[in-house]
Amino acid sequence: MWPDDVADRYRASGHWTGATLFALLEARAADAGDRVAVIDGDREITYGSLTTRASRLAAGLYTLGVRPADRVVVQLPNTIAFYEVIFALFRLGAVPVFALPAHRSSEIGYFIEHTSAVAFVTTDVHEGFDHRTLADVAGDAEVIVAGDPGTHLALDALDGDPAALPDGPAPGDLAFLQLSGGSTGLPKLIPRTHDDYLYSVRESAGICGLTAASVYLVALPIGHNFTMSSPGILGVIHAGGRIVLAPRPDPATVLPLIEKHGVTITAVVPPLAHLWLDAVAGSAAKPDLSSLEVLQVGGAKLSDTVAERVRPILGCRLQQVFGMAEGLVNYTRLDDPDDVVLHTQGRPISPDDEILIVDDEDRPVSDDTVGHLLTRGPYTIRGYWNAEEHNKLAFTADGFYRTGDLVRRRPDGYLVVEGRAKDQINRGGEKIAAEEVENHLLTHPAVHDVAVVGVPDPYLGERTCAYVVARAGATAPKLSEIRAYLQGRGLAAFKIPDRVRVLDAFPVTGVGKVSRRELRAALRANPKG
Ligand code: OOB
Repeated sequence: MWPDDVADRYRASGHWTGATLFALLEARAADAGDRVAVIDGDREITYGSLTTRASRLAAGLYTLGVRPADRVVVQLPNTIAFYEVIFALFRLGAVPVFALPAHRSSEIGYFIEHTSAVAFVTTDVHEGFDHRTLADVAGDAEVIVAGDPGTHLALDALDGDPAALPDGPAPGDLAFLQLSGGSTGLPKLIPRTHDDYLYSVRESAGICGLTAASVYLVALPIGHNFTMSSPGILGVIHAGGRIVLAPRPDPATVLPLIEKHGVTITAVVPPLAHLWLDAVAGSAAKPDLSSLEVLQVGGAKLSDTVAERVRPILGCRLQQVFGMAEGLVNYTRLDDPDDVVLHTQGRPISPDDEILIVDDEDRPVSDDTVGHLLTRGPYTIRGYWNAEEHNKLAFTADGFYRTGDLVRRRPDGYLVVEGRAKDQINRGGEKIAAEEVENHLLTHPAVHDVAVVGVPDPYLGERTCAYVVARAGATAPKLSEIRAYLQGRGLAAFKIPDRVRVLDAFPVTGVGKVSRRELRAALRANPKG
């Protein structure tokens, strides 16, 4: 992962403290065991009970055959079971792979196969979808279900004596695999270690002002890096605060939870901020949101107009968060002036986050000039998991991660995101790799060629459009057919194009054959073309 001399430096400077994620929870069980850690509807669990349950579940998984370093794909909605499972895996030193509830057979099958996962932990029915049907793509992996297990193993039945467990993982070991938004055909996996992740969690908790009195609402999917660690649920556990789970992020669900539980901080993507603001501004009986101190917004670019409405309407501070599951996270600070909070995406967590902004030839550009953001640091990966070829493109020879983001650094060190150079669509914070969707569409019998691009959208920032060229003699599929087709192939709904446009042929730029990449860029630059 990191070269030895660099790792030594991060240890010597106290960034990497040699702790593990399970030890983080155990420490809270030791000093605040009776305190409520998580509230989920009418269920709640204390730090002590969570630690005990996770240990016993670890022993149950061990008896089942799950061993340290084994991969386990975890797809759970915002429920207490998520915590039980991930801390059990952390205790065991097994490696969770964080899938999203929206993922379907295409993604889940790939994660299980690509990581040779020994188990797949999912739920029964969520948002109208029976997740147990995903067992069809689980191969030899054990299918473990939270809730009604059907013909599979019940999560609740897994239990054992922790005394039988082997020693836990080392702080430098792989802790879990996060998903990359991706820009290529298949999602890449992001290997994070206990040491590196905990550093970002501790610093984030400090930057975001978390204390034992903090109440954090999980509105976004629980396994996303933003909700996990920026400062997220792990930051709250570090501070000994309380976590409230929202089953869905809509205002009708979330606003009463903020009022009822005295939520102090929560994290959203820009379209949700927009939705919440409209709901509060438009409601006759205003919910009491006086407990809310900080609204974090990140995952996609927040518009100035939405940013400016946060304090007047919600009565709380805005914090912009520009992060990535690969590592680097930037925050506006809670005491920054309005100019910074409203118009920048923050500055890095760490003095040892190295930021390079370069032109197309990798030459550094000066402040206030837009360029490609490259970064290296104590919690930014040096390579994707088992992706040697791709890593040569995604990282420089000296270990900088090419984020694919176009940014400008202000003289005060704050970053402003100006765009993106990667072939990814950011649909309101949900990342879609153009090539992944194209590869699915290219298998359609009536499709000769296809280019998937993002088109600007006032609400989501971007939506997806598939430009299709039909096969000779065939009629191009309509949007409804494309939807049904991709759904049938088991693709997550958020990746399914919002629009389809049929072209006789793709525009040719430059000389000769047009690469798909150039084509996407041309269509993006001229969506009417
Ligand atoms: C977060 O993580 P990912 O891995 O889903 O996506 C990372 C990408 C960034 O490279 C950038 O393209 C975009 O999402 N992004 C933003 C942004 N925050 C993320 N673009 C503009 N403005 C922002 N504030 O999205 C993520 C991870 C941790 C914390 C917050 C977000």
